Amino acid sequence: MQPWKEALLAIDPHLDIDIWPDVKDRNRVTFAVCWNHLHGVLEHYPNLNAVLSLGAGADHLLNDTSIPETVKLGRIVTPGLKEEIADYVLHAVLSYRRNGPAYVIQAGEGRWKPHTVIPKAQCTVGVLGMGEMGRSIARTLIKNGYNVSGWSNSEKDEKHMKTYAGREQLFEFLSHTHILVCALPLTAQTEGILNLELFKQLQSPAYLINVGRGAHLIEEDLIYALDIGLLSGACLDVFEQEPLPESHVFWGRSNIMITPHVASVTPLNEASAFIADDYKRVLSGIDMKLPVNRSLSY
Ligand code: OXD
Repeated sequence: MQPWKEALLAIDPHLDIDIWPDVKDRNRVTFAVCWNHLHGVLEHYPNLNAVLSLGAGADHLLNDTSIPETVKLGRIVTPGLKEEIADYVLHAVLSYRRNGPAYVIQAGEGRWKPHTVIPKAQCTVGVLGMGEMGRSIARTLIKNGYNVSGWSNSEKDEKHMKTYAGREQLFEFLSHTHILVCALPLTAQTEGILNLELFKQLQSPAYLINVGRGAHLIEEDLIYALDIGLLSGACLDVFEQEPLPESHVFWGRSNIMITPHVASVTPLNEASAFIADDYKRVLSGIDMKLPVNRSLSY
Protein backbone atom coordinates (compact mmCIF):
# COMPACT_ATOMS: atom_id res chain seq x y z
CA MET A 1 0.00 0.00 0.00
CA GLN A 2 3.02 2.33 0.20
CA PRO A 3 2.54 3.78 -3.32
CA TRP A 4 -1.07 4.55 -2.39
CA LYS A 5 0.04 6.37 0.74
CA GLU A 6 2.57 8.38 -1.29
CA ALA A 7 0.02 9.27 -3.96
CA LEU A 8 -2.45 10.42 -1.30
CA LEU A 9 0.15 12.51 0.50
CA ALA A 10 1.10 14.11 -2.82
CA ILE A 11 -2.51 15.27 -3.09
CA ASP A 12 -2.75 16.40 0.51
CA PRO A 13 0.38 16.33 2.72
CA HIS A 14 -1.78 16.90 5.81
CA LEU A 15 -3.52 13.53 5.57
CA ASP A 16 -2.68 11.20 8.43
CA ILE A 17 -2.39 7.71 6.93
CA ASP A 18 -1.55 4.37 8.54
CA ILE A 19 -1.04 1.16 6.60
CA TRP A 20 -2.67 -1.81 8.31
CA PRO A 21 -1.54 -3.60 10.47
CA ASP A 22 0.65 -0.69 11.63
CA VAL A 23 -2.14 1.40 13.07
CA LYS A 24 -0.78 3.81 15.67
CA ASP A 25 -4.03 4.68 17.40
CA ARG A 26 -7.32 2.93 16.56
CA ASN A 27 -9.30 5.78 18.11
CA ARG A 28 -8.00 8.21 15.50
CA VAL A 29 -9.12 6.17 12.49
CA THR A 30 -12.25 7.61 10.86
CA PHE A 31 -11.91 6.36 7.30
CA ALA A 32 -10.61 3.07 5.85
CA VAL A 33 -9.79 1.95 2.31
CA CYS A 34 -9.83 -1.82 1.71
CA TRP A 35 -9.63 -4.49 -0.92
CA ASN A 36 -10.34 -8.11 0.04
CA HIS A 37 -9.43 -7.43 3.66
CA LEU A 38 -9.47 -10.16 6.31
CA HIS A 39 -12.93 -10.20 7.79
CA GLY A 40 -12.98 -8.83 11.30
CA VAL A 41 -9.99 -6.49 10.96
CA LEU A 42 -12.27 -3.44 10.94
CA GLU A 43 -13.67 -4.24 14.37
CA HIS A 44 -12.74 -2.08 17.35
CA TYR A 45 -12.32 1.21 15.52
CA PRO A 46 -14.76 3.22 17.63
CA ASN A 47 -14.62 6.33 15.41
CA LEU A 48 -14.72 4.67 12.01
CA ASN A 49 -17.24 6.57 9.83
CA ALA A 50 -16.75 5.04 6.42
CA VAL A 51 -15.04 2.26 4.48
CA LEU A 52 -14.21 2.68 0.82
CA SER A 53 -13.71 -0.33 -1.46
CA LEU A 54 -10.61 0.00 -3.59
CA GLY A 55 -12.61 -1.15 -6.61
CA ALA A 56 -16.01 -1.16 -8.25
CA GLY A 57 -17.31 -4.14 -6.27
CA ALA A 58 -18.26 -3.86 -2.63
CA ASP A 59 -19.18 -7.50 -1.96
CA HIS A 60 -16.02 -7.97 0.13
CA LEU A 61 -17.24 -5.21 2.46
CA LEU A 62 -20.86 -6.33 2.54
CA ASN A 63 -19.82 -9.91 3.35
CA ASP A 64 -17.94 -8.76 6.43
CA THR A 65 -20.74 -8.71 8.98
CA SER A 66 -18.37 -7.38 11.63
CA ILE A 67 -18.41 -3.90 10.03
CA PRO A 68 -21.01 -2.00 12.07
CA GLU A 69 -24.21 -1.06 10.16
CA THR A 70 -23.62 2.58 11.07
CA VAL A 71 -20.40 2.69 9.07
CA LYS A 72 -20.95 4.10 5.57
CA LEU A 73 -19.69 2.02 2.65
CA GLY A 74 -18.57 3.32 -0.72
CA ARG A 75 -16.83 2.12 -3.86
CA ILE A 76 -14.47 3.56 -6.44
CA VAL A 77 -15.18 3.83 -10.13
CA THR A 78 -12.91 6.04 -12.21
CA PRO A 79 -12.83 6.78 -15.95
CA GLY A 80 -9.73 4.58 -16.32
CA LEU A 81 -11.37 1.64 -14.55
CA LYS A 82 -14.39 1.86 -16.86
CA GLU A 83 -12.26 2.19 -19.97
CA GLU A 84 -10.08 -0.79 -19.05
CA ILE A 85 -12.99 -3.14 -18.38
CA ALA A 86 -14.61 -2.13 -21.66
CA ASP A 87 -11.33 -2.76 -23.52
CA TYR A 88 -10.98 -6.15 -21.84
CA VAL A 89 -14.46 -7.19 -22.99
CA LEU A 90 -13.90 -5.80 -26.50
CA HIS A 91 -10.69 -7.81 -26.69
CA ALA A 92 -12.51 -10.97 -25.55
CA VAL A 93 -15.24 -10.43 -28.16
CA LEU A 94 -12.67 -9.87 -30.92
CA SER A 95 -10.58 -12.82 -29.86
CA TYR A 96 -13.69 -15.04 -29.97
CA ARG A 97 -14.89 -13.75 -33.36
CA ARG A 98 -11.40 -13.87 -34.90
CA ASN A 99 -10.43 -17.27 -33.43
CA GLY A 100 -7.56 -15.88 -31.33
CA PRO A 101 -7.09 -18.96 -29.09
CA ALA A 102 -6.95 -21.35 -32.07
CA TYR A 103 -4.19 -19.28 -33.73
CA VAL A 104 -2.17 -19.19 -30.49
CA ILE A 105 -2.32 -23.00 -30.38
CA GLN A 106 -1.48 -23.25 -34.09
CA ALA A 107 1.48 -20.89 -33.70
CA GLY A 108 2.90 -23.23 -31.06
CA GLU A 109 2.44 -26.18 -33.40
CA GLY A 110 3.71 -24.41 -36.54
CA ARG A 111 0.38 -25.02 -38.29
CA TRP A 112 -1.10 -22.79 -41.04
CA LYS A 113 -4.89 -23.18 -41.01
CA PRO A 114 -7.36 -20.35 -41.61
CA HIS A 115 -10.63 -20.21 -39.64
CA THR A 116 -13.85 -18.44 -40.53
CA VAL A 117 -14.44 -15.10 -38.83
CA ILE A 118 -17.77 -15.00 -36.98
CA PRO A 119 -19.63 -12.05 -38.57
CA LYS A 120 -20.51 -9.12 -36.31
CA ALA A 121 -24.14 -9.50 -37.35
CA GLN A 122 -24.15 -12.90 -35.66
CA CYS A 123 -22.73 -11.48 -32.49
CA THR A 124 -25.41 -9.65 -30.56
CA VAL A 125 -23.84 -8.90 -27.21
CA GLY A 126 -25.98 -8.96 -24.10
CA VAL A 127 -24.61 -7.15 -21.06
CA LEU A 128 -25.94 -8.43 -17.74
CA GLY A 129 -25.67 -5.57 -15.26
CA MET A 130 -26.00 -1.99 -16.48
CA GLY A 131 -24.18 -0.23 -13.65
CA GLU A 132 -21.14 1.98 -14.21
CA MET A 133 -19.03 -0.86 -15.60
CA GLY A 134 -21.78 -2.52 -17.67
CA ARG A 135 -22.71 0.77 -19.33
CA SER A 136 -19.09 1.47 -20.21
CA ILE A 137 -18.76 -2.00 -21.77
CA ALA A 138 -21.99 -1.54 -23.74
CA ARG A 139 -20.99 1.91 -25.05
CA THR A 140 -17.56 0.73 -26.21
CA LEU A 141 -19.05 -2.24 -28.04
CA ILE A 142 -21.67 -0.03 -29.70
CA LYS A 143 -18.92 2.37 -30.83
CA ASN A 144 -17.21 -0.62 -32.39
CA GLY A 145 -20.27 -1.51 -34.43
CA TYR A 146 -21.81 -4.24 -32.26
CA ASN A 147 -25.46 -4.77 -31.68
CA VAL A 148 -25.76 -4.60 -27.89
CA SER A 149 -28.58 -5.04 -25.42
CA GLY A 150 -28.51 -4.74 -21.66
CA TRP A 151 -30.28 -6.25 -18.70
CA SER A 152 -30.44 -4.90 -15.18
CA ASN A 153 -32.43 -5.18 -12.02
CA SER A 154 -34.12 -1.83 -12.47
CA GLU A 155 -34.97 0.00 -15.71
CA LYS A 156 -32.16 1.92 -17.41
CA ASP A 157 -32.52 4.35 -20.27
CA GLU A 158 -29.49 3.99 -22.51
CA LYS A 159 -29.06 5.37 -26.04
CA HIS A 160 -28.52 3.14 -29.09
CA MET A 161 -29.45 -0.10 -27.36
CA LYS A 162 -32.41 -2.03 -26.10
CA THR A 163 -32.53 -2.52 -22.37
CA TYR A 164 -34.46 -5.06 -20.33
CA ALA A 165 -35.20 -5.03 -16.63
CA GLY A 166 -36.23 -7.47 -13.96
CA ARG A 167 -36.52 -11.26 -13.89
CA GLU A 168 -39.62 -11.15 -16.09
CA GLN A 169 -37.60 -9.73 -19.02
CA LEU A 170 -34.48 -11.82 -18.49
CA PHE A 171 -35.38 -14.68 -20.84
CA GLU A 172 -36.40 -12.31 -23.64
CA PHE A 173 -33.05 -10.53 -23.29
CA LEU A 174 -31.18 -13.85 -23.38
CA SER A 175 -33.07 -15.12 -26.43
CA HIS A 176 -31.40 -12.41 -28.62
CA THR A 177 -27.94 -12.84 -27.12
CA HIS A 178 -24.96 -14.60 -28.75
CA ILE A 179 -22.26 -13.23 -26.47
CA LEU A 180 -23.22 -12.82 -22.84
CA VAL A 181 -21.16 -10.48 -20.66
CA CYS A 182 -21.68 -10.64 -16.90
CA ALA A 183 -20.91 -7.30 -15.20
CA LEU A 184 -23.33 -7.74 -12.31
CA PRO A 185 -22.68 -6.97 -8.68
CA LEU A 186 -22.68 -10.07 -6.49
CA THR A 187 -25.84 -10.19 -4.39
CA ALA A 188 -28.08 -12.93 -3.00
CA GLN A 189 -30.21 -12.50 -6.17
CA THR A 190 -27.36 -12.72 -8.67
CA GLU A 191 -25.29 -15.48 -7.07
CA GLY A 192 -25.30 -18.52 -9.37
CA ILE A 193 -27.21 -16.66 -12.10
CA LEU A 194 -24.87 -18.05 -14.79
CA ASN A 195 -26.27 -21.56 -14.79
CA LEU A 196 -27.45 -24.19 -17.24
CA GLU A 197 -31.06 -22.91 -17.36
CA LEU A 198 -29.78 -19.48 -18.33
CA PHE A 199 -27.32 -20.86 -20.91
CA LYS A 200 -30.21 -22.76 -22.56
CA GLN A 201 -32.01 -19.48 -23.28
CA LEU A 202 -29.11 -17.98 -25.27
CA GLN A 203 -28.67 -18.17 -29.04
CA SER A 204 -26.74 -21.34 -29.67
CA PRO A 205 -23.80 -21.69 -29.68
CA ALA A 206 -23.16 -18.79 -27.37
CA TYR A 207 -20.06 -17.35 -25.75
CA LEU A 208 -19.71 -16.25 -22.13
CA ILE A 209 -17.55 -13.46 -20.71
CA ASN A 210 -17.51 -13.12 -16.92
CA VAL A 211 -16.03 -9.95 -15.45
CA GLY A 212 -18.43 -9.90 -12.49
CA ARG A 213 -17.61 -12.33 -9.71
CA GLY A 214 -16.75 -16.03 -9.67
CA ALA A 215 -19.81 -16.81 -7.57
CA HIS A 216 -22.11 -15.66 -10.38
CA LEU A 217 -21.16 -18.82 -12.25
CA ILE A 218 -22.10 -22.41 -11.46
CA GLU A 219 -18.79 -23.86 -12.59
CA GLU A 220 -19.97 -27.40 -13.35
CA ASP A 221 -22.83 -26.00 -15.46
CA LEU A 222 -20.28 -24.16 -17.59
CA ILE A 223 -18.30 -27.35 -18.20
CA TYR A 224 -21.49 -29.23 -19.09
CA ALA A 225 -22.70 -26.44 -21.41
CA LEU A 226 -19.33 -26.43 -23.20
CA ASP A 227 -19.26 -30.20 -23.48
CA ILE A 228 -22.71 -30.43 -25.09
CA GLY A 229 -22.00 -27.45 -27.38
CA LEU A 230 -24.54 -25.08 -25.83
CA LEU A 231 -21.66 -22.67 -25.36
CA SER A 232 -18.70 -22.57 -27.72
CA GLY A 233 -16.36 -20.94 -25.25
CA ALA A 234 -15.89 -18.66 -22.30
CA CYS A 235 -13.54 -15.92 -21.18
CA LEU A 236 -13.31 -15.75 -17.39
CA ASP A 237 -11.54 -13.14 -15.30
CA VAL A 238 -13.10 -14.03 -11.94
CA PHE A 239 -13.44 -17.31 -10.08
CA GLU A 240 -15.14 -18.83 -7.07
CA GLN A 241 -11.67 -19.41 -5.62
CA GLU A 242 -8.85 -17.01 -6.47
CA PRO A 243 -6.13 -17.77 -7.37
CA LEU A 244 -7.75 -20.55 -9.40
CA PRO A 245 -6.38 -23.79 -7.88
CA GLU A 246 -3.79 -25.63 -9.97
CA SER A 247 -6.00 -28.73 -10.14
CA HIS A 248 -9.09 -26.85 -11.34
CA VAL A 249 -10.96 -28.34 -14.33
CA PHE A 250 -10.96 -24.97 -16.13
CA TRP A 251 -7.20 -25.08 -16.71
CA GLY A 252 -5.99 -26.54 -19.98
CA ARG A 253 -9.29 -26.28 -21.85
CA SER A 254 -8.73 -24.55 -25.17
CA ASN A 255 -12.29 -23.14 -25.11
CA ILE A 256 -11.84 -21.33 -21.79
CA MET A 257 -9.69 -18.21 -21.71
CA ILE A 258 -8.50 -17.53 -18.17
CA THR A 259 -7.15 -14.24 -16.84
CA PRO A 260 -6.21 -13.68 -13.18
CA HIS A 261 -8.75 -10.99 -12.17
CA VAL A 262 -7.06 -8.29 -14.22
CA ALA A 263 -9.93 -7.07 -16.44
CA SER A 264 -9.70 -3.71 -14.75
CA VAL A 265 -7.25 -2.73 -12.08
CA THR A 266 -8.00 0.43 -10.08
CA PRO A 267 -5.59 3.08 -11.48
CA LEU A 268 -3.50 4.60 -8.68
CA ASN A 269 -3.52 8.27 -9.70
CA GLU A 270 -7.19 8.56 -10.54
CA ALA A 271 -8.21 6.49 -7.53
CA SER A 272 -6.08 8.44 -5.05
CA ALA A 273 -7.84 11.65 -6.06
CA PHE A 274 -11.15 9.80 -5.60
CA ILE A 275 -10.12 8.56 -2.13
CA ALA A 276 -8.95 12.00 -0.95
CA ASP A 277 -12.18 13.52 -2.18
CA ASP A 278 -14.38 10.88 -0.54
CA TYR A 279 -12.44 11.21 2.72
CA LYS A 280 -13.16 14.94 2.77
CA ARG A 281 -16.82 14.42 1.88
CA VAL A 282 -17.26 12.05 4.82
CA LEU A 283 -15.42 14.46 7.09
CA SER A 284 -17.85 17.21 6.09
CA GLY A 285 -20.90 14.96 6.45
CA ILE A 286 -21.58 14.79 2.68
CA ASP A 287 -22.57 11.50 0.97
CA MET A 288 -19.74 9.43 -0.46
CA LYS A 289 -19.37 9.73 -4.23
CA LEU A 290 -20.59 6.18 -4.90
CA PRO A 291 -22.33 5.08 -1.74
CA VAL A 292 -23.20 1.41 -1.33
CA ASN A 293 -26.81 0.71 -0.53
CA ARG A 294 -26.74 -2.05 2.08
CA SER A 295 -30.29 -3.18 1.36
CA LEU A 296 -29.58 -3.54 -2.40
CA SER A 297 -26.11 -4.99 -1.73
CA TYR A 298 -24.43 -2.72 -4.29
C1 OXD B 1 -13.60 -4.51 -8.88
C2 OXD B 1 -12.77 -5.64 -9.34
O1 OXD B 1 -14.64 -4.73 -8.26
O2 OXD B 1 -11.64 -5.41 -9.79
O3 OXD B 1 -13.20 -3.35 -9.13
O4 OXD B 1 -13.20 -6.79 -9.26
